[in-house]
Amino acid sequence: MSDPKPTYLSDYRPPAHRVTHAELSFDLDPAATRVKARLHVERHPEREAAEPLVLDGEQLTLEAIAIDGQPLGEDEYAVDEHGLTVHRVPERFQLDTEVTIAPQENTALEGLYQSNGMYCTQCEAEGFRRITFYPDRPDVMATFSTTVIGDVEREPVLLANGNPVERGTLPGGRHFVTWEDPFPKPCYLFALVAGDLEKVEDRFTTASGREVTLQIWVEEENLDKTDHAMASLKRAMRWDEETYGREYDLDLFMIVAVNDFNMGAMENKGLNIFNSAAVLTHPHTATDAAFQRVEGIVAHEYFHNWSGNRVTCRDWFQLSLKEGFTVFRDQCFSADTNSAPVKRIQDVAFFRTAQFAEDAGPTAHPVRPDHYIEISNFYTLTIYEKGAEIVRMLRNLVGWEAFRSGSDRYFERFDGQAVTIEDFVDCMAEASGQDLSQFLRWYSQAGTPEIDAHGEYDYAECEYRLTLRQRTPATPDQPEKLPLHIPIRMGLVGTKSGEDLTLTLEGEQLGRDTVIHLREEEQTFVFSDVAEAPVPSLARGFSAPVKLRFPYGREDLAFLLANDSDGFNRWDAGQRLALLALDDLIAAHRNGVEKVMDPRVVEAFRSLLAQADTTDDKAVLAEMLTLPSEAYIAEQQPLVDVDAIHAARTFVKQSLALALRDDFLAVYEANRSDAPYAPEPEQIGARSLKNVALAYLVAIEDDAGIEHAQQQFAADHNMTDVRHALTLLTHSSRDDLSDPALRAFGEKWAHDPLVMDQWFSIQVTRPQSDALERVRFLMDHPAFSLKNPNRVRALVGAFAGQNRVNFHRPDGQGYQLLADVVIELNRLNPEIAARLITPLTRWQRFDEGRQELMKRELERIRAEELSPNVYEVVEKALA
Ligand code: 0A1
Ligand code: ZN
Repeated sequence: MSDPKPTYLSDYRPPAHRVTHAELSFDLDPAATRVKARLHVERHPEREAAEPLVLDGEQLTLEAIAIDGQPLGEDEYAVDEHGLTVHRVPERFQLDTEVTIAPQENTALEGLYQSNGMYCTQCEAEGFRRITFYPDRPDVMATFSTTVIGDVEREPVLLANGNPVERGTLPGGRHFVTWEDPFPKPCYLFALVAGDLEKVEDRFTTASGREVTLQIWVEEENLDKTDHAMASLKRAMRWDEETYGREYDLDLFMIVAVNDFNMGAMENKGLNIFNSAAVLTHPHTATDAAFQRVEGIVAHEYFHNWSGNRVTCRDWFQLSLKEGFTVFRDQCFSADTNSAPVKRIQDVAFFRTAQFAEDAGPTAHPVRPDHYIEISNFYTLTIYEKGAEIVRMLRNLVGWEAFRSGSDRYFERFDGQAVTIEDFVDCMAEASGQDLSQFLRWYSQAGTPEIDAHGEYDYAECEYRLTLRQRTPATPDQPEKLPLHIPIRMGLVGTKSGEDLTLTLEGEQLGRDTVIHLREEEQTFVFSDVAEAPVPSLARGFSAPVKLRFPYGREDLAFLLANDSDGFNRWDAGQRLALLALDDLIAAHRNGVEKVMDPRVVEAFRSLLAQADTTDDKAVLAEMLTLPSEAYIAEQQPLVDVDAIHAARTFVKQSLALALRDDFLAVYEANRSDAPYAPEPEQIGARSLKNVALAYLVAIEDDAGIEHAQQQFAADHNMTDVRHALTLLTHSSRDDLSDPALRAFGEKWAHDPLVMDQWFSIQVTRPQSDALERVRFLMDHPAFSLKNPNRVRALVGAFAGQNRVNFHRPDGQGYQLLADVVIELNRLNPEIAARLITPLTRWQRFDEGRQELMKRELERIRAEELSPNVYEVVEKALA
């Protein structure tokens, strides 16, 4: 199976042959689907006449082949495990092939496969080669005409990209539909769906008056779970018109919900295919977070219609061209529709935990990698989220107006083309007149830049001198790093006034909030006319994806938490303050010394709680009252001690709860509501504030808290509240609280896989020492299947990724369990197997004993016959 040859960006060459039009026909059958393809092919004008035609193809059985109607003799072509070569072809011709494939045996979920009996496809990045012989690369763009033939009873619905142009019945209980997509597209955007589906339909009128039919296709029992996705879609369509001037371009836009899907969703032209978890919602089955995630993903896929489909990537090294830009677009959309500060806080909290860890580990890679073995391993936080941070920096560097005009230029100039990251950045440089050449290094240099900052206030001169020094640590293949252009948004907060001071830099007045540009390894910025001693507020809004260290004292942080005009940095000051306290407690735990709670943290929380009645953004307050996660705390430690981190964090939570018990209780009680559920910012804010308070109360097993949790569970008002209460009960040390609630929930929702996923996750993330045994036990549960990625993520992924104390059990059983599952999945679904290994790849961060145990499991995996996906990750992890 393993074929470890890397592909290099520097080897890129335009295709020797282009396909201008593809006519496909699928005669569906679970064991032997016949795929006929007629490709209209022409040679690239600059390529030699003697060049053979080379097409990609994997796991295909070739039944027939002809050029311009003439069947080829056996010596005229060759087929191997990677594809088809026709030795001599004319300059322009039609190639006809017929192949058979077996969708029912496809457990990798790439190409054409079956999910719950329905047929569906996943072609990004290189799945189309499992459907037919084709130049499977994004810079070959063709128009497609697709005929789908299925059984009238089993597959009443037959869908593909574009518009339906013909349908009819055939002998033997079969029928067909032909679809035409007028927009040239790369084959990774091809899609086909067939099955017994029902639809919900709506309409949208575009800004220029085009009438678009919107359809969401689901299994019948899910018809009541589509409202939110449909409303989100319409909001996203309007937003893209208003914000980017982008309209939808076909008469029909379809979304299909599929149970077995490797990722969140896929932007196939006119026919988006979604993981059911990323589209279905109902107040009784989905939490607020799930509602928000669905809104974001629906928008993300829709936005790809321009950033990805109309203008696509030249090659897969440019993946962040479409993903970074589209994530940035969906983040801004969600910020506009919900609480903007909370959206930013949540995105950054996740980014600093997960992307920073990726950037510091053995699989670190640049936002534009220069080589890969298996491209599906590169759908990473670096490509997506760091890519989005780079686009955000660009927007902030050039300003919104130039950014928008650069975006217009980009879409106009490159419509219908497959382009590069430079093409995008060039448009921004042209629109703004700025030199972005140093900025481009962000795309080629891996690793998280670290900035050490310090400042001095000169009372006599009324000057504040801020010195910033940047350094990017070495990453695999990149020992040396160059200085980056890093925009730092900042203010100086006067310690007397509590207000942002006017900033004067080298004689220039810059207002009270400005961006300074760090371009050298070290730079000192001298602010003059600083009337009082300030505390600097740096990298406001997380203005660059860096680790910024400043020697803040705890008083400084408490001061910023109370006074910073930037909401994001107020939150961050609170996190930094908590981290300082946690550091002491982690040390105390390790040294066996009694733990003492820092009163400054208690006082900071007391003042936060006092704002609960008056704040106009309860969701932000809820974030401020949330301690940094164990994973984020671990990120700050030189060597991760999972038990000390867990003990310290639990101690802080319990100390805060003991000291502020009445305040938490009051906040909980003031924020309950019987109003009918709506996934709207105000309700969501109140729910999150209430639920944060409840978590503190249950952490000390407060009687009133436990009773509230039980009532909240029993009241069954909405899934946000039910799930939160169930989690608190299950994660408490009291089995008398957790067992009955888990049983009731499991019985009630046995029929709903997406709810059972939540039931799995809640149990296997409990800190109690039986979590690992529960994972093993639940893997035999009838609702569990290794073949379904959502189940695997909910059970095994949640355990390994979120239950730090139990996954890292000193006896190594957590690692063993994960390796067992990876080994099995390596055969079934290599893409999911490769992703699941991630926690094991971080072995360098732990003590020697654990390092050995983790490496032993990686080596056990390496001894198997591996898919390229798993091979690449394991090799990097052990390199
Ligand atoms: N382009 C999709 C992500 C995606 C990538 C690969 C997939 O299957 C292997 C599926 C989806 C997006 O960004 O949403
Ligand atoms: Zn995407």
